[in-house]
Amino acid sequence: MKIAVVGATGMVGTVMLKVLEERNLPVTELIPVASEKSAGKKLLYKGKEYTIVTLEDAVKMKPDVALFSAGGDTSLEWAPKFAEVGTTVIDNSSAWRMDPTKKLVVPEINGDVLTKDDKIIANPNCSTIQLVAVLSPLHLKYKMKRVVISTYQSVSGSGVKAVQQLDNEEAGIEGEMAYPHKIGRNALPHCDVFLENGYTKEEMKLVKEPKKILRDDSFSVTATAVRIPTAGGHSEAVNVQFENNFDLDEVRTILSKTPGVIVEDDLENNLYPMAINAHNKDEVFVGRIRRDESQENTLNLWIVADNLRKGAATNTVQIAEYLIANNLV
Ligand code: 2RA
Repeated sequence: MKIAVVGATGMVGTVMLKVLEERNLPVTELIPVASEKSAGKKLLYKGKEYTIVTLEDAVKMKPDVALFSAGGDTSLEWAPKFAEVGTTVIDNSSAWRMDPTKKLVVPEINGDVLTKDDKIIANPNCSTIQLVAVLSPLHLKYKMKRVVISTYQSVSGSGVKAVQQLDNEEAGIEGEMAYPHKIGRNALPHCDVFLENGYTKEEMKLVKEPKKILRDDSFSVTATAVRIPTAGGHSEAVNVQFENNFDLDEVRTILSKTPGVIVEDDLENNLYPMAINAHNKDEVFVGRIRRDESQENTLNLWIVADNLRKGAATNTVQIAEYLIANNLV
């Protein structure tokens, strides 16, 4: 299997290579792809040296699968060009997610929507993936009516410049600003750009993407996405009202039995999910599971995951694994 990683030198691309090394995809040839600036440089993958190539050169090599994390503009221009030469593209940008002709996939939830004809597949937004990983089994059991989410998102979701801004602030160094304000010891209710309706793009991803993945637009969602100075992952406070009542013990049992989800909920021992513990892990962690006593059939949850792994690179690689395992590539 000839696999290209487009954006191989970026934060997500680097994690993609790490995840590929950890898992057993049958990679016979790796094609690391980056900008002209990085072309020609070398990188190590499974102990072997590979030369970084440009998009122009990579498409001529006709990879079987291309894992993209290079921004929406690059995806819009280049994903179709790779698809034309027979490559199956799995894209991390938001470019294709809400395109009605493209699949938006968390493999353990809706991998079954994939077919051989899907040559451009969208990886959902990181904060969406961890949300639906937990809500999907509960929705199937109790049917969601309304979801209210507040996110607490790591600076790593904004990229290298943002991580550098936080490091600079902590070191007392003046440097380039990724955000309109200081992020150190601060909380910015501002993830991505603001839209006409007063929401941010990030918040509208949380409103729209879960409905496509869960194949159900009967429930409503509202969200507030906040950037905070953590490094290890995104956290979410989730309030979900169901059409039907639930039993808390049954909720815990359902979540404990859900592949890829780990329940951390032992208040006597101060055990609950934390970003620093989720860092570098592929699971989605859920805790603070409790009934909302102010409204019927309503549950409060706290959900944490590493936004660069399950929120991006690992889910992308898992889609590739699903395609290979089901002979769809
Ligand atoms: C963020 N989810 O955290 C977005 C993109 N990675 O900024």
